[in-house]
Amino acid sequence: MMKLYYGPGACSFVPHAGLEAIRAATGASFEAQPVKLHKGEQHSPEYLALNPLGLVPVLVVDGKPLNQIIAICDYLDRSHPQAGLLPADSWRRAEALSLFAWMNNTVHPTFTHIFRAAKFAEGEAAQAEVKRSALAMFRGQLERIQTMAAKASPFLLGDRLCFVDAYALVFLRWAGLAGIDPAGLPVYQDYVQRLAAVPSIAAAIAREGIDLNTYKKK
Ligand SMILES: N[C@@H](CCC(=O)N[C@@H](CS)C(=O)NCC(=O)O)C(=O)O
Repeated sequence: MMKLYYGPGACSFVPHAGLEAIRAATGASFEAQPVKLHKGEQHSPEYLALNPLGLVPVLVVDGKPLNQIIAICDYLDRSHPQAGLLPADSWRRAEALSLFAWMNNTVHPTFTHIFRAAKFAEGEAAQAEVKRSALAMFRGQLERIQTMAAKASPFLLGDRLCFVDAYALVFLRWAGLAGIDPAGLPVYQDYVQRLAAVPSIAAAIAREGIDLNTYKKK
């Protein structure tokens, strides 16, 4: 049995959507356990025993915990290749992982600098500067994803849903939280709206109880 610990709206949406796609393709079920990040549940002794880093996601398989999105998703794909969440061809798989790695090690931490600037600098002025420069970088990264979304048919890698699509959806939600109007990224927004209609993505959105549009006009 697989059990995913996730934070609603967090990066853990990526394996969550993957698990829903696997359920749809193979019937394999999983348990989904929400972790209230705003209440600090990720720092409880029970959770730290699963992931000493105090972060979501964690996937527990037969009692053994695994952390890090890319490792979790690689496991999900290799254990359920029928779902086709990563390409089978070695080169195309490596290209998918290249994009996935950029999202996980570059785009994601850029947003963390906006959302949790206090982790990176002391004092209001320094934190405002961290936020300002990270926001500019994040905008550029979203533009790059929009360029890819312009060629999506209908997914970033072609006709199969991949983990990178779920990550792209998460980033556009985060953009709204960072005060970036998604209407300024119309091609990206259309692509995410199409994604949200895919049954496995819709199921993960519904379980997490999240809204696609997080942007509030000032
Ligand atoms: N590199 C990690 C990143 C995980 C991560 O940053 N998780 C965030 C949510 S998006 C988290 O749990 N934050 C809680 C906290 O910082 O206390 C992975 O790939 O799993």
